[in-house]
Amino acid sequence: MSVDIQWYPGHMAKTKRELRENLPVIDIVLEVRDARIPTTSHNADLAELVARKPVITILAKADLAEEETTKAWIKALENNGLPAVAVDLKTGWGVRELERKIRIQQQIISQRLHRRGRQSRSLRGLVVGVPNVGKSTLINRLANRSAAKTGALPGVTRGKQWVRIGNWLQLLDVPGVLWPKFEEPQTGFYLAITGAISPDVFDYVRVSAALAEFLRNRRPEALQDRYDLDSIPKDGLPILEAIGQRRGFLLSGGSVDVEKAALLLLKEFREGILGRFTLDFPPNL
Ligand SMILES: Nc1nc2c(ncn2[C@@H]2O[C@H](COP(=O)(O)OP(=O)(O)OP(=O)(O)O)[C@@H](O)[C@H]2O)c(=O)[nH]1
Ligand SMILES: [Mg+2]
Repeated sequence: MSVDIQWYPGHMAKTKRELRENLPVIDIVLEVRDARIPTTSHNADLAELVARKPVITILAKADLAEEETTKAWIKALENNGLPAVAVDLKTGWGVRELERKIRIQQQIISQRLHRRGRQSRSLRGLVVGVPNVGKSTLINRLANRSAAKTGALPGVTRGKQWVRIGNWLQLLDVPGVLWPKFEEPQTGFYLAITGAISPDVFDYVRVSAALAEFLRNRRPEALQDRYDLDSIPKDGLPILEAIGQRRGFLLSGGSVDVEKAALLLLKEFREGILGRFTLDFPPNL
């Protein structure tokens, strides 16, 4: 089952324009990627825009990704000269390490200002990433307070907002940004199942059926154990039907409520209830 998803609403183009305007005052970029899909959640369109700034790559939602693969990702990124750190923003794991990496950049910039006879000032960072990846949660973690609004659906941050972190750092929170066209069908699919795409723009039954097929191929026992299935049908829709049947999701006529099963599978996959999954692998794995 294949899905074709595109999502580039007007507010993303607007955010990109605003980013370009704000760029001159930015010292450093914090690029937040989803640890489950570090390739797919990298926005090449934005990367081009910020190409001349130092970037720290953050793999968020590491609690939902396969641990060994995340380690390999960090190694692969750092081998390419990109400082990178994995974080679990639910618990704060990795955040101190990130702070350490940001402080290194701050020192470099302070020294540069000092050499030019200018006073040092707080570092100005821009936090970018696809929708719902954890940008605002990351800022709140670094600030140790709820300065930026967060939420489970993509599109929670509506406009730009500067957040001050102590006297050494200011971070600019902006709405999540995607790019005008997903060339590969897999891109929209991966972004949809990890929660980066508005549920209004895709057919969740089709996406969930494709997810069921993906799980069947990748780790069938995860499906089998969670939903108590004796055997797993080959195609996505019959898998959703089997899940609905097992859960007793029935419509008034007695047929299975496939929509309810589809929502359940998507929700449980996103919450990590089916286990940790990484969908993009580093080049050396
Ligand atoms: N499991 C897990 N969930 C996380 C993590 N980081 C953030 N979340 C959750 O992901 C959702 C989105 O977080 P936000 O911080 O609002 O994401 P955002 O990137 O600012 O989203 P937009 O403003 O919509 O672009 C929230 O429900 C967070 O609780 C993480 O490391 N692990
Ligand atoms: Mg946000």
